[in-house]
Amino acid sequence: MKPRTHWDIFCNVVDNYGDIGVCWRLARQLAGEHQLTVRLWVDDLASFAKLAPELDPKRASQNLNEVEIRHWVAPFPDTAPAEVVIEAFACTLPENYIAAMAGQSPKPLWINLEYLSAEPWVGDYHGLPSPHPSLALTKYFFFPGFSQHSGGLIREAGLAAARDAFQNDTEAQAAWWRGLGVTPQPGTLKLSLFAYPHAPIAPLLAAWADSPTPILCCVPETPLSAAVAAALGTAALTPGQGIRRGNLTLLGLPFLSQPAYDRLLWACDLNFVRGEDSFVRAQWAARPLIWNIYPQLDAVHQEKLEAFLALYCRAAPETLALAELWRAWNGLSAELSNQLAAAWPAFAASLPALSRHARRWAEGLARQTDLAAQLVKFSQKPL
Ligand code: TRH
Repeated sequence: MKPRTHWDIFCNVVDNYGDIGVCWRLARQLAGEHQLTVRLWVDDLASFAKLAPELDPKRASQNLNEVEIRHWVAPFPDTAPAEVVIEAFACTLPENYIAAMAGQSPKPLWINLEYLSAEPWVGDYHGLPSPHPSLALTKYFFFPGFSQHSGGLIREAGLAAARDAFQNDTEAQAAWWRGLGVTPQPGTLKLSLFAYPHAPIAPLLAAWADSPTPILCCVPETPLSAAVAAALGTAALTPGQGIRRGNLTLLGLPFLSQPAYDRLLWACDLNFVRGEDSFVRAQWAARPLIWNIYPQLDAVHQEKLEAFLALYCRAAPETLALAELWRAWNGLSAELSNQLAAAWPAFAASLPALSRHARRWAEGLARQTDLAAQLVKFSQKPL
């Protein structure tokens, strides 16, 4: 079969940065590594520009990293569909675009890229077709995930090599920290902090201030910065600002570009992450992580969190303290949330073992075929 080389990705920025974070990584990888012609339609260029500062949010059309970026506006202009159409996270394609797809021969391959979940049912649904109710079109469900029965995870070629080169290069790391305006003293525990503003930060800040080990906590600017400042009783935590409390130094950072954020994850000993994309990137950093899951109605997120923990902690007794801290951090146990500060010293003591575990986990995951490669393989199958 002739390869399908023209791809359209549609991204609706619901809230936050995860939708565009995932779509942008995928678009870059499909274009850069698989030599595909990729058009990325995004309805909120201002959010996009936060992760990719080279982007001009005022331009309706532009090229960046070999990807054609188009502002997705309503009404949607009449457009010839690509051969592969990725509808990210069930974002609902424009009606006239769907009608144009139905008019094509052969029909485009229509893929709904789903949210990431470690739940076991993912493997049963991954790749399933769903015929359109009225048009001669079929949509296929593509589930990222952690098992070989899923669509895998976004992982660029060379990611592990670039990470290892950086993590093994003391001078490169020192230069990176100097670029942020700090020189962490040897033995400092370096943290990055990205979470939803409702996360129970106050008890952890108290525990870190009392820590026998010096702690440097880097906080990229998001609504959490205000929550941190409030917990410290100060007006704000702004980019470039440093605040001392006991043995804790908080460092406000600007919201970083995606590559710079990756580097921050590689440089820190422990990363607090959230949602979907930073959660995956922290796993690729091969360092311990604490996940603030995106909250959903009816506590659906609780099952998602437990499903991931079941995989991550399997046969790894050193992860017990981590699982408890994750539940507390996500408010899934009121009792534990009240004990966050008390739980910190035991967790901190298990960090060396957790670091070894995080590396083994990343190496295991890297044996899966990555998501972009799986999508390309899927697109090569005859329909
Ligand atoms: O922003 P998020 O909370 O996104 C969420 C999730 O994707 C969630 O599943 C989805 O339902 C919801 O959006 C609508 O967290 P996430 O997924 O980690 O995305 C953040 C992105 O921002 C990620 O690509 C990393 C990037 N980032 C930077 O580029 N620079 C930064 O300084 C920071 C803190 C993040």
